[in-house]
Amino acid sequence: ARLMKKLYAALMTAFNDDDTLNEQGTREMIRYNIDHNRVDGLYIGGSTGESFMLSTEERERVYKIAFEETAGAVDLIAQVGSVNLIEAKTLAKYAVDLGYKTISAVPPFYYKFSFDQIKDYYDQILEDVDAEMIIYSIPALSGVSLSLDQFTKLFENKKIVGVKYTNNDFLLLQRLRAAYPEKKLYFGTDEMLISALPLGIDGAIGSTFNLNAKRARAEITAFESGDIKKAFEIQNVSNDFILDLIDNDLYPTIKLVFEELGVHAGYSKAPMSKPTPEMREGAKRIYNKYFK
Ligand code: SI3
Repeated sequence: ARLMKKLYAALMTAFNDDDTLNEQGTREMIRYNIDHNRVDGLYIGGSTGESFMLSTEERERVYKIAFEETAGAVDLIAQVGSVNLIEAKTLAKYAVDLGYKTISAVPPFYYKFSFDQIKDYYDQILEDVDAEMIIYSIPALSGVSLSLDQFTKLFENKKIVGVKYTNNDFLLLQRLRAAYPEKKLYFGTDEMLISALPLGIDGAIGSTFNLNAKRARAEITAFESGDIKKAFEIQNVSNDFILDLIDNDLYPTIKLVFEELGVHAGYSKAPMSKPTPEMREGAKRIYNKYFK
């Protein structure tokens, strides 16, 4: 475990009301993360980016926008996973050719692939690229749960340097930490960050840090300086905020709150919801409660 824990926002993708990609809005969210949130890095093309609903070309465009807009100011991780392995390999190559040093991939999903097939998928993605891989473990959405033994087998590929762990199995997280002190473990359930900090995570990657990075950073700093009580107090406020966001429909609401902050974050893409009047009112309430 490293001393300085890193905070990554999972970048959102802005869409126009016709569901085409909104480049300007996406750039504005990147800038807000760099200039205001002062995150250490951005996770590009993950769940928060609504990436599994994008075409290959749109996913590539988002990597390019992020690479250009950040211009080396923060770390970048490109999530390239896809149930279409050819697409995943194409995206990995595209991102690495752009200059990304780290990629990430969700396991192949929907079909019940065997572990050997999953391992082969990671090895194939990495075969043609000179990059590090962070496995994206998110069993609740991907349907793929990896055991400690299976992580051990995946780590046989030396390009696999860590895990983005969006999983609430704290025993497995502790077992991973103990077995692999040198691997990077990034925690992905923002509302449980306080419970992961003592387990020696290397940082956190999440959607809510787009708006809540300062509070999360303060929590990490309090934890690292031994002020556990303060760290809990901060997490309690964050949890009120996160649960309010979730109650109001998470991704569209983060975008609505961004709008209140003057960041033109656009819409989420169908089948996700466009804002209803109630959602707009809810987002205003959240803004007034936590940002004023
Ligand atoms: O973009 C990404 O892939 C993520 O950051 C995933 C991240 O773990 C988020 N998970 C999902 C499914 O959105 C969390 O940040 C999550 O939104 C948050 O903890 C609220 O539940």
